[in-house]
Amino acid sequence: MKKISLLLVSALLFPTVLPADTVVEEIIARVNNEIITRTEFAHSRDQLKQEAQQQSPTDADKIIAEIPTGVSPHYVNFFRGTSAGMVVVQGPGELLLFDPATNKPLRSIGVGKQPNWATVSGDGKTAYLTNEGSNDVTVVELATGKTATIAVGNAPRRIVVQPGVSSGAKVSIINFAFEPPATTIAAGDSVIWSNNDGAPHAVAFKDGSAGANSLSPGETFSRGFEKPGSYEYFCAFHPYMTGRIVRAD
Ligand SMILES: [Cu+2]
Repeated sequence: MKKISLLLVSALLFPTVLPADTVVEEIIARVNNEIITRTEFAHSRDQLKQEAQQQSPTDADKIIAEIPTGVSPHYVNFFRGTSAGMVVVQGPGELLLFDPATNKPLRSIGVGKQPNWATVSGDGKTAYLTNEGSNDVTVVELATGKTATIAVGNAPRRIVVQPGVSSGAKVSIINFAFEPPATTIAAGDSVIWSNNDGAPHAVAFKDGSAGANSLSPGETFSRGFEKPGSYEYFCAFHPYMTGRIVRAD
């Protein structure tokens, strides 16, 4: 993940016409796939230009593409699990989806007033936008553009989605055993192991995938499972302690 530099190009190009209160912000691009590892996105609240800009990864002053948006694009990102880039456009109150391969707009979805920030669900299917002007959160089904609204307090700005842990996806380590020894989960579920014992334990997967080398009493470890299957694990310190996670979908 690279921190990108402030986008000052607009200010340099239009030194005399920018309003005094123009805000140039920086964002940190989320590096999740090939397209984004080769490029970085920057944006500006420059109300004159009305576009999201894509910067060169090697030269912060070189703009690769400009994506037309409505007035006052505020936030841009390309989230894990999604096929389209997203721009939150404050003026018209829209979520603009664009194709990150071609930098062409795909569709605009009306949201609330003065949208500020966006995030997506862990499966990449749902976007959530805060609407600072209408005091609500818009939930967008990205495949269809269908929206729903959740009323919240005054002027919401930032929003994050915390990975959820479904019921039944908890494993307690207690009395030198994994309890329950077998757990069935669905797509998108994480499993959290909690060491509720008096000794350190570990979570080691037979397939060599991510585990916990050592969990002290009171510590937790969680992970998800990208593919359906049966995942056998054991405690590296006490190999007779075994367990299994089954992703059944
Ligand atoms: Cu152990």
